[in-house]
Amino acid sequence: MPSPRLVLLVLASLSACRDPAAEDLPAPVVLPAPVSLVDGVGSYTLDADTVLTTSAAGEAVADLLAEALRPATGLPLDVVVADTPADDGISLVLDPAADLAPEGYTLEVTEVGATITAADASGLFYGTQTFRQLLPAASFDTAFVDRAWRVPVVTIADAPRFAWRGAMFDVARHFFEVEEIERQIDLLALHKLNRLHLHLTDDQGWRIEIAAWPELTEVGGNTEVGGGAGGWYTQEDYAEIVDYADARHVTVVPEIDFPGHANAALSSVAALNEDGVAIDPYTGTGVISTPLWVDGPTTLDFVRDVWAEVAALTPGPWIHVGGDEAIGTPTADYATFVQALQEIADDEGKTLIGWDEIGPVPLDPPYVAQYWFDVDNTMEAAANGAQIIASPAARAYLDMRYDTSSDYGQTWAGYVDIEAAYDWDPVLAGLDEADVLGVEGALWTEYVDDEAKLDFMAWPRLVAHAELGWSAADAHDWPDFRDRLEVHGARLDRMGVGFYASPALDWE
Ligand code: TNX
Repeated sequence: MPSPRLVLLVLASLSACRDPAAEDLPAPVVLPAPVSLVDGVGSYTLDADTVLTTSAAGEAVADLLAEALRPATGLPLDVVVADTPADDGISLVLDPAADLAPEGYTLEVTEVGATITAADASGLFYGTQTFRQLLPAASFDTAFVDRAWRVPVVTIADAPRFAWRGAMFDVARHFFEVEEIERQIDLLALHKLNRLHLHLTDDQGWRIEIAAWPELTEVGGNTEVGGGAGGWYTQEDYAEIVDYADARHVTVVPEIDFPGHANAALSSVAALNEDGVAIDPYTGTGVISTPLWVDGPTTLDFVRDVWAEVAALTPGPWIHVGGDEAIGTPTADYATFVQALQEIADDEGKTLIGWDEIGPVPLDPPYVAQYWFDVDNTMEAAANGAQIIASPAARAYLDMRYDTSSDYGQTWAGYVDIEAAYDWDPVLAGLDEADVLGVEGALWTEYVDDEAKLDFMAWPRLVAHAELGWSAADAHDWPDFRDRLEVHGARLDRMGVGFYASPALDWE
């Protein structure tokens, strides 16, 4: 009787014979790194007969996968809704009883097909994002590519490290159109990022329609850094962004930044000013952080009106109230005001998030502090029971220049090259893993005025933040991440993402 080892060897070479090209399929390269990935022998080829089979609950996810793959592959990839998975082709199995972590999935590719299994729709969606990365980079092209579409035999098991994997876009300093934001949402989702924090208001602009205070967009919607036209989202536009994100398992987190950074509000609404006269708009690049008149007779009613409308447009559980750089507001007034903001959040059924300056303010958990600058404030917040989102400027600020060769961007927190964006631990010294809700890269846009610059500053640093948020701590390894990113660059390129191709990396 032959030894089991010999049988395995023979089987392995037989399957290699069935698929003579198997050897030249490169090993799978997945970002963010999955929990486990076991390579097999052979491959599965998608062809004109390949269908996606799923239950009704998985249909939306299957549709998005088929939509993503059709342009480059030119394959029909019909979605078939059935109660039982198929024996071949691509099966998406949503099984609430499966023993899998929230947002987790397994993905198994054999020579006859692929099966993705998850206990929730997010996990199923993330399984499809991984599946996309098993295909050749050309599959990400926006135009048809005539070639074979093989995926390697592989078994993957995966789940995220942190629940919060975010990106912030400052649409206040410069406005970005709905379509531009939706394109970024597609990119976030591909990297398993699941929170889109929109910084909707600042000194230089107000970007969301508030029916009770139309002046906000009439005036503040038409200004931006540099004196350009600005722009704003109607409530319909905003709802469209929220829905688009939701379908891709991204929760939108709106930020209305008070009590500082309020110049656009004060220049729009006369009644918010002590002398009853609207101040001048501000379109400079520097942070002026004009303060709200916190004990003005209309101010809190105004803030309540704004949050009632924004919260009503927010299916997610969080609202971000800002709270940063309130340089013009006395400490005691600041604390009273932030406590009032928490009451408003409570009334709207939402959990408050604020920048780390809220740390010293006594607030009731649950709430969230976003660490960007001050470690002491962050530790105070954590000691008071807040959860922490890690966005340290020196690592997570996407408006910092990459290096001395960058043509634009800030430097106050230093240069943030790809390695700096990647090589840190979101669990800051002094915090426990459970204190940390997750990671968020933040793109301030004083110097980012078009989509090309948005792409360039955000990518690939957000890939690094995605891996920090998703992948296990013990998988953290810069050389390994760098090697995978060198392959991943070709995918971004096919999608038309104008990312920063650092000369320090050896791009494929
Ligand atoms: C600090 S971070 C700010 C922003 C600026 C940014 C520029 C934070 C909470 N406030 O207002 O845009 O620096 O890097």
